[in-house]
Amino acid sequence: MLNKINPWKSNKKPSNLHDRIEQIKAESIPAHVAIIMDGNGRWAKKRSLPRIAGHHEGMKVVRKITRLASELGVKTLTVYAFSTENWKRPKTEVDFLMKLPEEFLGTFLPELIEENVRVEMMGDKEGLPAHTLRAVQKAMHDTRNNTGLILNFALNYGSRAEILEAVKRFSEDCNKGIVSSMDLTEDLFSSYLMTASLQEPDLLIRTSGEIRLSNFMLWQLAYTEFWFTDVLWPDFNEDHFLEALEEFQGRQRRFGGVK
Ligand code: V07
Repeated sequence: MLNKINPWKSNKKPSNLHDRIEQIKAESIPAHVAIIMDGNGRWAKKRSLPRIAGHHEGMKVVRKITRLASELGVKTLTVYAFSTENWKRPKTEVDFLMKLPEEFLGTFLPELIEENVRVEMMGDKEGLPAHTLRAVQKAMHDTRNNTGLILNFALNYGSRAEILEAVKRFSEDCNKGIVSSMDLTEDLFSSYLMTASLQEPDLLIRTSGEIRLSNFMLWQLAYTEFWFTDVLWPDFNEDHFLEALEEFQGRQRRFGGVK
């Protein structure tokens, strides 16, 4: 009978944001959440705006979700900001996208430092414009000792290229006699990936109704729970993120008995 009035014991979801956050925090939080932030162009098109307007709006959502993930106690938030395929887009769009890290950090870095967030990046640094890389590296440097949320940007990232790079570096270490191919295990191979220092994602979110991985963290997502939504990334908000986490916790509960 207590269950009816005790929100902690009932199955009823609280409707306000604060209570939902408290209830989620009381259960298992996914340590690592990865997000494919899709639908920015489509969001703009629906409003007869240029695609870059969608990207800009999408950037504000990264801030919002970073704040919430940090408050919830998520350990790592990986966001797919730019893929190695994205260079094929029109030059004006690429140029705009490559300025977003500077704009994002120009206004948000002080808050990230204040909130103990550590900025990380995975992807091919070589291929980035110097001004973009400078901004990201400054943020990584200024937050390197922070111990809270790791905000990991996948920037100029492609998973197959990451895996090939790992194979090459492993072969080089074999040739140098540092390791032997006989010793190769999943854990050792993982240590050659760009995510070597991170745990594998527990939850993958992809927005905008596309049900595919698009060359994102292929190795790391082997055991990850997937959550897809039709919501376009610029429309994605705290409610949607909490919905994903609540469903994740529901799945954990169901399998909890036999794990
Ligand atoms: C980008 C906004 C989010 C939606 C997806 C595409 C557009 C934040 C960053 C960023 C990257 C590195 C960094 C700080 C911020 C970003 C790009 C695109 C290229 F250190 N949003 N965002 N970078 N979009």
